[in-house]
Amino acid sequence: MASKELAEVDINPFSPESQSIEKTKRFSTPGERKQVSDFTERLRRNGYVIVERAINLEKVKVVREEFHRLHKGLAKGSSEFGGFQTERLYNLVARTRVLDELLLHTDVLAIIESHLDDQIQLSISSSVNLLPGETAQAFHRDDGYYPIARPHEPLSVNTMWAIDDFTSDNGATMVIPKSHLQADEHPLPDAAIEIAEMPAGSVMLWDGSLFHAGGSNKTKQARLGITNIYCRAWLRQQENQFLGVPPAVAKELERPLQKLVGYWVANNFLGYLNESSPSLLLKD
Ligand SMILES: O=C(O)CCC(=O)C(=O)O
Repeated sequence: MASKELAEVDINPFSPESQSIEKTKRFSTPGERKQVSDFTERLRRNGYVIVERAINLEKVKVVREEFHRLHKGLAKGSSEFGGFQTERLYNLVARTRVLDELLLHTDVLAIIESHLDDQIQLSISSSVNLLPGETAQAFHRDDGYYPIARPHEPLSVNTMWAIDDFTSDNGATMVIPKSHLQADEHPLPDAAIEIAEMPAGSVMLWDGSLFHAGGSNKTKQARLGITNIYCRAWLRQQENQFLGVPPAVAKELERPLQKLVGYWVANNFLGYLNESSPSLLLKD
């Protein structure tokens, strides 16, 4: 492993050696992907799947406290889509280390890599805090910015971590099962809607083509979620990760997270710098 790491840094991406390393560029192992095959199957079939209690309540508490701090003084949304009673914070990799465990969660990465069957990267990481009184969001898809005729192969997978219990009363995400397979650009009029209730610490994964929407918060408490979208490594990321997480910041991250942000060479030829991996920039 160490030699592969070294090779990734030092060798020319055009070399035959680089080509062979290319095949190993997954965050998960075949065994880890096998272990989550039931979840992957449901994601493939229904367009979404929930992994209940993927992190423990102690970790949930740490994340919640950190986001109470980070959200202090944050302006509410200024658009119908973003939600006038919703707080959002972006570029989370640069802001906090409490999410590293979530971003690199073994089962989550294994499900995503199984579903996309490709090298992956982080597209965007943001928080969504639905405040009391927030109304339901419009149904939408997350991969609409990739202009490819539908239905198409999966391009991205979204994850929504419940930091509070997600209930039908506080705005749990709504989904339209199987809509990731449909060609229509709008939800069908008679589409069945499901409310993705889940206890705090759970994570819902959905195909980027699935119609979904934030619900309405009819309670007196906020509903905090962390949403991380992952996409195929050869697509443009939604957030500009290289400006959001510049080398000085990326240097401090563990290597898998550096890779997830994009500091590596994908598909042999994408993202190299001066015939080397961009990870060279992260060396002292
Ligand atoms: O908050 C949610 O449950 C979903 C949010 C969402 O899909 C979005 O803001 O694009």
